[in-house]
Amino acid sequence: MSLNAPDNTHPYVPVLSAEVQEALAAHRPAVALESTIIAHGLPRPRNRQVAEELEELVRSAGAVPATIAVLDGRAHIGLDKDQLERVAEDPAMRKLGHRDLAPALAAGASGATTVSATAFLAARAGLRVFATGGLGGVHRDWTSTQDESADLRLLARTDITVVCAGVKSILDVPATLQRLETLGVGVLGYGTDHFPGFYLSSSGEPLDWTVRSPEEVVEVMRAGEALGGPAAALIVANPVPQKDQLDPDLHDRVLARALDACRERGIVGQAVTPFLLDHLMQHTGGASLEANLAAVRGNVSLAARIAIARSAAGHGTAGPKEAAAR
Ligand code: PSU
Ligand code: MN
Repeated sequence: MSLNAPDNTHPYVPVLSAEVQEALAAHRPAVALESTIIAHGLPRPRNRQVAEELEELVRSAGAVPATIAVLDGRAHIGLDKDQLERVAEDPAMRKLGHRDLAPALAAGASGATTVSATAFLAARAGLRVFATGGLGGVHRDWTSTQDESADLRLLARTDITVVCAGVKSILDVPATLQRLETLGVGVLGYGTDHFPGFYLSSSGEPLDWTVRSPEEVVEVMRAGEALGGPAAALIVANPVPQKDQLDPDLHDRVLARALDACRERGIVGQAVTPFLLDHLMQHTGGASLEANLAAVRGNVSLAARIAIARSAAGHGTAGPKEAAAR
């Protein structure tokens, strides 16, 4: 994409919605939500309903939703109804990792933010709790493609608590867990001592730490802040309820075919994850989509409860000033 004529007056600072600004100022609970799952991870027109539903889940729990996206060269933290609709429906929405933010702003482009771009913008604004579906990670053919999601490196240097259903099962899960250890990213199993498997309640991989309530998560966040170690995300790995998981045999069968199809068609880079998610949906008769949505809903609700517990403990959002000083 070519850049517009240089504009020395563009401020490039993110635009915070009024309600997100108010929540930050008053240390009230707020939850960051990513937009790539909406624009590139879910089929239309369902994706628009889901975007609204996720915001409503946060609101009804008593917190403020802050969906993040880039629109016409401005990063937005907190979207209104029309903006959310645009993210879901505009076919020109790009997929933006954190390295894409500067070129997108300079070009006046629009795009949905991945976990890496969302976590970066959220933490910078002072938001401390973020919900998504499944993180990106190390792809199965990493040794030949070097495809490791930018999510991991960014989370390794960002103070934010990310609630997710593990990493997408299309990935090499043990390798991703190993990378998270190397990078110093903490992982807590929520009500489980096994790492969740995104569409599946368990990936079969053991975890070292288990928490059982939002208050326990907040306590880990507090302890981390008191220690004052290097910035790093805290992952709260929240399994999809067993009744909502994809049938494990169907999952394994269809995933093997999806990975073959991806290889045969030579799909690489940013297109890999959306392709695999879509292939799974098509070949499970939509069952993978339902499991994905159940996981995301659970994560968003839990993130809201964590944000609320944190406010109740007197640690709302970090506030833009404190965030900048860290
Ligand atoms: N979780 C979902 N669906 C998604 C994603 C997460 O349930 O589509 C997105 C996130 O935005 C994540 C991205 O950052 O997939 C990973 O893409 P990649 O592997 O290209 O880094
Ligand atoms: Mn990738």
